[in-house]
Amino acid sequence: MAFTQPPLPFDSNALEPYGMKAETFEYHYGKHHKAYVDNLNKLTEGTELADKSLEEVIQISFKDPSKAGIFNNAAQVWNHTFFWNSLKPAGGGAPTGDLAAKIDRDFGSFDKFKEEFSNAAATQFGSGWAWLVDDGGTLKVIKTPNAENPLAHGKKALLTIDVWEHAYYIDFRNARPAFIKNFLDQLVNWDFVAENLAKA
Ligand code: MN3
Repeated sequence: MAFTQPPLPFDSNALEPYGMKAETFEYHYGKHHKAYVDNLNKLTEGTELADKSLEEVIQISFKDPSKAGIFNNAAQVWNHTFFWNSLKPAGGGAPTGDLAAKIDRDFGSFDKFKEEFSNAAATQFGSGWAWLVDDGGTLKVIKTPNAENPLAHGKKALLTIDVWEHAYYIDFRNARPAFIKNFLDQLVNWDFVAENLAKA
């Protein structure tokens, strides 16, 4: 069974009032994300990995240096789907409930979390991702290069931001910090984060 690209969870123009143009999604979802799916299918066709879940392919290929190309494409398929779900129109602001309590417990305050997350996203040198993760019951912020993700490292992803230049160049040109601030202020889908936290 071939790997598929899930639909965007919102219309491509739904985030225009919140700083991200439809053109961003035409390229980032329609070309970059799609290319990772197409490449993954080409690289796994006729192999034992073709029938595994995407998560299994990521974990198997991460441990095998001869499968680096498969890992990069599989992880980028997963990372982008996770990123689209991390966004919503009129999102951002502060979380509530158990999630808010755990952020306060593990970072000291929501402002401290935002500072740590922004700093990780801004200082990831070159291409990569910043994440809020659940690491054995403790919430942490991590950053990963290129396609690497928490799944490869046995951590549960809760939230991500793509800081590859293609993620922000149409809307923010070279201003990665402005993209990060806009993400936190207007786009974070805290309901998605809470759902991930609640999963076993
Ligand atoms: Mn990307």
